[in-house]
Amino acid sequence: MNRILVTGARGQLGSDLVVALRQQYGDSQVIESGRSHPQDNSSLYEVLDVTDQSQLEAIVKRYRIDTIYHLASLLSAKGEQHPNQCWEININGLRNILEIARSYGIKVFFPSSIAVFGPHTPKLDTPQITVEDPSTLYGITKVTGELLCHYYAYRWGVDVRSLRLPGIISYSAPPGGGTTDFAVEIFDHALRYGHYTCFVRPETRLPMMYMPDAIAAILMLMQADSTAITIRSSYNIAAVSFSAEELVKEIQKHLLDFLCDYKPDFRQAIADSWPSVIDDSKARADWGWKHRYDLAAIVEDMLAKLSLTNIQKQLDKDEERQATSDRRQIGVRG
Ligand code: AKB
Repeated sequence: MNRILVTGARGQLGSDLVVALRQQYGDSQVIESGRSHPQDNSSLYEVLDVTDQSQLEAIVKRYRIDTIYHLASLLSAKGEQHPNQCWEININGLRNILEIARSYGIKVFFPSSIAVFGPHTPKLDTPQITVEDPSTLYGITKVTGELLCHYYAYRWGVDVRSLRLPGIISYSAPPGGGTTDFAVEIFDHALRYGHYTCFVRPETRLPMMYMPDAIAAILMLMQADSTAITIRSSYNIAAVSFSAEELVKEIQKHLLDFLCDYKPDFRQAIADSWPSVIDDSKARADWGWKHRYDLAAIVEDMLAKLSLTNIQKQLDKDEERQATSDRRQIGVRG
């Protein structure tokens, strides 16, 4: 039986992963959790601070959890602004999850990142095993997290699986404080204002992935036979790599008047320390990973989905305005 807990469930990745997990395993099998109360009062949501071991244990026991997707984390840019919180959540939070996994025989997914790499890592075709000298605190917590996963797998037999995720592009929920956020923000700005000011230079090339591919990769990894999993730290995983300028040009094929200028900030140095193209042959060989979306397909789908979302938002607003005006008229007549 799968009784699943998702931490950080309302973040960029969690918002889509929860939908996919509920489709596969049933609504009631998937418990969302996060640090704050959700606005929708969902009955399958628990307020959880992952640094609080007793709170975590109580939830695991109450729902008889057997699988945890541990997404709660501070990303690279936010981690530089809030280093203590980054350490607390990313390191102590993960250790709590692995401890509970050890005690209760729970299977764990841990998202690592291309941020484990640094200035001395080969930038092209970055191998699975190579130099890891991150220049951000976030990267340091992810390297440490990978080592912890490897340790708990081999020392305590915890079935923990992990991916070094690239920048994830999606439309359901905004990303929260990463360096690759420009590749998501740009779509909304292009549609709303026809203009975007990008915080990295045009030639900045980073590994990226469309959300449906990221979800497919996580599900494939978690469903793979455990004998196929030869890496317990974290798998390199890749889809596409493109520069900020190439992304702009692809968007301009659809929105002819779209303009982008560039004002690099502190995130440029972070982006410069990361690889451009990742070698993910191990994931492809071990459990059959294959991506679907290239740059053209990502841009086409993002623009279509965001346009629909914007139309729906406008319709909702019009409906709300109409309802308010109807209520006022009834009030006046009454
Ligand atoms: C970030 O930019 O911090 C994340 C990541 C690559 O881990 N998207």
